[in-house]
Amino acid sequence: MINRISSPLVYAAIASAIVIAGGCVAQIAGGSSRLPAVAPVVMPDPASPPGGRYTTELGNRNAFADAGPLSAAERRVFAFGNRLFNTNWTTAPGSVKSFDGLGPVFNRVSCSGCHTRDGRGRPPLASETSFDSMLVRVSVPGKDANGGPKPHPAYGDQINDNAILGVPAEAKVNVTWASVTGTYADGSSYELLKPTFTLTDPAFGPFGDDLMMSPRVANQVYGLGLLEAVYANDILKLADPGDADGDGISGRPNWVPDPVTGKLELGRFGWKANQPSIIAQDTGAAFGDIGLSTSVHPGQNCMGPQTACAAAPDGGEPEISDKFLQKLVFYSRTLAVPARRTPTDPTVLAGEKLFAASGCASCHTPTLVTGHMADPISLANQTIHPFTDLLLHDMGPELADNRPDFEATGTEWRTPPLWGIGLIPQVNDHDRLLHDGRARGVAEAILWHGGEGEASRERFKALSATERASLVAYVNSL
Ligand code: HEC
Ligand code: HEC
Ligand SMILES: [Ca+2]
Ligand SMILES: [Ca+2]
Ligand SMILES: [Ca+2]
Repeated sequence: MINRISSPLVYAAIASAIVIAGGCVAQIAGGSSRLPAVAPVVMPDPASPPGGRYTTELGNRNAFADAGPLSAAERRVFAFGNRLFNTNWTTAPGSVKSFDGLGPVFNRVSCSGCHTRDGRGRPPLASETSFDSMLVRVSVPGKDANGGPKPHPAYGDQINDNAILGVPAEAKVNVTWASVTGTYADGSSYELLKPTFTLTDPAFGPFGDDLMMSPRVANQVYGLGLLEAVYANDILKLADPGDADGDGISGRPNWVPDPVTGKLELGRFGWKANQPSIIAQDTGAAFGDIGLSTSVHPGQNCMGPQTACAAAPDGGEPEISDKFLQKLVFYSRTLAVPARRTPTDPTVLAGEKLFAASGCASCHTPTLVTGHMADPISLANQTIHPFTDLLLHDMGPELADNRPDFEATGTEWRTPPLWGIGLIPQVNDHDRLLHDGRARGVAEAILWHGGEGEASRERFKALSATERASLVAYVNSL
């Protein structure tokens, strides 16, 4: 057997790759390597704004919370949508009729409770215990009538760890961390933290041995209208399900029924691309996370045995009116993308070449174009740099949740956009990345890449400390 790991030479040289950075062609010197060749990629001009005209220069704590180029009338809709996103919903009947209907079971009382400053959630740290900005999806084997995960008969498709007075919360979520160590090719070592999530205090009987769990942190929510406005065909062109070009990267679309029309649409949102549109995502979140009904998700989120939940008063039918919903969706579509920081810093420019040469761009697609049709129309015809293909990739057993979600298997995740993620520490006071928040910063996120992402990880591990720092600086500048 060939010992692949003990010889630093095996991964020492990055496979010969042509990198077209900022319009000029650069050749990365290559050596022999067992990793597949990286497909050539055109990297964006550092001066090209990531969100097209939906780019904001705000680089501070509110960097994720700015509106795109809206008219005065649109700004008023945005402002009301912002208010709805930040509203603390109350138990029905409440003193303000239009803002009651919380629960009966829920996770948080507002959207911004998890998406703080429109940003990123995280798992509880060190001494904390409560899950304030993430949730755990659950299901049992099989599919529901829509081809989605089959809800648990007592707990549904998500653990709601909170409830209004007089109604039992479903369960509590806990996490413990184990240390995983490894070594870079240059001999320096690193430590990763592997989480184990468990459920305790079941209020409605045992979860059963076949319960599947998928812990997920809240995503940042800017730039989503742009991602929604990219033509499905342009995304599908990036898919290579059988890896016909032999670069080790496949990429598959998720197909999810639109909750309004019932038609199968390309999944774009959520960690497994399990939602096809912003209205589907927003109404799903209102219902599942806060317990608010809409015309898309009528009724109350109370599973069979949850009788106190079913008996509790509602806040009207629906609890979020269509007029309010339209404003919330407009808001979710029109948050602008932060401009790049220090895009021409020499370290960042060096990192750009390494990003391309490491094959990161094979999934984190640098450039997409929005279509001719969009709502509002200012989202149309924009060249954007989200660094995602919106496709599903097998990321290996370490990241697997082993819980299928429509077409996504238990090992597949949607490539998350990288634009603006370097600002998460500033906006959200933490550096946790990946679907369950296990990675402390960009380097750890890369070190968790397995499956289709393994070759990229090995190329990263083969870099020198200076090169690794440049690559990380590049990602943080996006
Ligand atoms: C309990 C925490 C929580 C609350 C409350 C919450 N969300 Fe989320 N949000 C999440 C999580 C977790 C995800 C990822 C879901 C998934 O992968 O299935 C998400 C994803 C999203 C996305 C998709 C982002 C992307 O990049 O794909 C949008 C949009 C969104 N939420 C909007 C809302 C709105 C609007 C509300 C209020 C009605 C809300 N959320 C309330 C946790 C929350
Ligand atoms: C095979 C496709 C693929 C390749 C190649 C790839 N990634 Fe990823 N990347 C993903 C997916 C999918 C995730 C989400 C995984 C998860 O959350 O469990 C991800 C997550 C990330 C994250 C965390 C993002 C967040 O919002 O939490 C960073 C940072 C990242 N990748 C950077 C890189 C870099 C740098 C490279 C090259 C060294 C790279 N990726 C190569 C698919 C890929
Ligand atoms: Ca309700
Ligand atoms: Ca539930
Ligand atoms: Ca391929």
